[in-house]
Amino acid sequence: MATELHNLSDYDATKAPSGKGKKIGIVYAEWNSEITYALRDGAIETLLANGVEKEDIALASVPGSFELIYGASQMVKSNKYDSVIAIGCVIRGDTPHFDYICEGVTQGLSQLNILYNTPVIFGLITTNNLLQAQERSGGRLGNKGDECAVTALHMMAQDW
Ligand code: DLZ
Repeated sequence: MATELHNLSDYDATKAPSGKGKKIGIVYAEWNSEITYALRDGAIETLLANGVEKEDIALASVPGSFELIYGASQMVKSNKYDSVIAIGCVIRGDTPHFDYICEGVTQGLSQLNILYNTPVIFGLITTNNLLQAQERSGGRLGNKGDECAVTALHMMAQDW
């Protein structure tokens, strides 16, 4: 049976913790920039709407999703941020390259979450085609960037 798809970014803004005073690093990939810029902008908009100051959001771009590992790692190790959001988009092609990049980024970002005390949010979209990516970056299935921002707000609010 087909699964009914809904807007993945539906969330109750009133229940998202305030980000006032929090500092966030966003690292985003230039590859598939139509998608990653929309994800990045969605994340920024949601952070601002929830009390984060514009000057407390630092942006860094990297060439492709694989470089998100290094970019996020540098941000985490700088100890300047309460949370780091990594944004990329990998679209499946004709070769296994997709699998290697997805696996590498997932492992790399996971390691950062284990080894350091800054939550790193996984904003990597992995899709079979461009349409699926568009649907998840401001299209009919919402914006995964919004979700990353809300996730960061929750992770930063927690008294670990
Ligand atoms: C090489 C490559 C390919 C084929 N596809 C993507 C993609 O769909 N999304 C993405 O973000 N990056 C892609 N890249 C680039 C790699 O992430 C990386 O930048 C290069 O392999 C250099 O390390």
